[in-house]
Amino acid sequence: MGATLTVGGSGGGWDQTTDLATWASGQTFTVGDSLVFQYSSLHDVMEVTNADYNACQTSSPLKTYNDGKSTVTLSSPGKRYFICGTAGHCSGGMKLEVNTVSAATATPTPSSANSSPPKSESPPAADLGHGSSGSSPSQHSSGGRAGDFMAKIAIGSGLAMMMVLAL
Ligand SMILES: [Cu+2]
Repeated sequence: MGATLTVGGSGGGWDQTTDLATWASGQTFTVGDSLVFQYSSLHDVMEVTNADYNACQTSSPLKTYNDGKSTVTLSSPGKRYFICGTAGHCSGGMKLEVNTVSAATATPTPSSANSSPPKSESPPAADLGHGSSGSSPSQHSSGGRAGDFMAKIAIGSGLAMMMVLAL
């Protein structure tokens, strides 16, 4: 799920009066986001190489858009370069460098993933319910007697131990 970013601001600003560099510096471009260029017929959009961007070279664009409202999906991390192909516009500042960052780096969630391992309390509770419904009172009392017997053995052996120590 990416954001849709209108180049130059919400009103559309692919023109000669918008400070595109300042606009871009205030944005975070993440993989999956889309750029929307809105412009009049005086302009177009050319995606170019870094060298052509720096030189405002319009003779060999990677891609050209001229439909007035062009959407460019930022599908991978890295830098992309856009200029206006109208003579003089790029050199006048109508150019845009976009540095797209990976979506993975924008989601810091290692701590929250470790903090809450899902502890399932319901299976033991369900077993207790089955056990109580199936067992009779006599079974419980016999269990209690067995427990008492074991306790007496434990006490007796404890006394024997004390007597041994006393000797
Ligand atoms: Cu232009």
